[in-house]
Amino acid sequence: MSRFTQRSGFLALGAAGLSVVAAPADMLVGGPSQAGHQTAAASNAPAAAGGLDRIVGTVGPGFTISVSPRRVQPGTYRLVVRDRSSMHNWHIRGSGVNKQTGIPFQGTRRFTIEVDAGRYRINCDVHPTSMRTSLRVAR
Ligand SMILES: [Cu+2]
Repeated sequence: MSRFTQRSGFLALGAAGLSVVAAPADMLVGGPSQAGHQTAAASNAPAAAGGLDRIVGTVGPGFTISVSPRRVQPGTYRLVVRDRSSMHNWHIRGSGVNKQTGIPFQGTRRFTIEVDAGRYRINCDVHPTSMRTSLRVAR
C-alpha cells in the first residue's frame, strides 16, 4: 500500500512538469533518454504527462482483457491498468517485468516498466487460459 502511495506521489510530480527531477538515476543512464530531454520527443508515440509513453491495460467488467498498443519498441513506459472487475485481474509477465492488480481490486493502478525485445504475456490469474493477450516488444 505504501508503494502505491509513492507511485502516486511520483505521478503528481510528473504532472507538474518535474519529471526530470524525479526520474530515477538508472533511467537517465540506461533508458531511452526520454526523461533527460525536455525539448525533443525521443519516440514516435505520444508522450504522456511525466515524459513516458503509455501502455494501457484493461480488464473487465466482462471476461475481456486487453492491452493497447499491442506492439511497442523496447524502452521505459508508464503502464496504466484499468481494472473494472472484482473477479478478474490484469497480470503482465516477461523479461524483467511482473506486475499485476489484485483480483478483488477495482480501479486504476499505475506502474513504470522497462521492456526488452520479446513477448510479454498478459492474463487474468483466475481465468488464465480464456482471458489472455500479449504485448509484443520489437524495434
Ligand atoms: Cu478472470
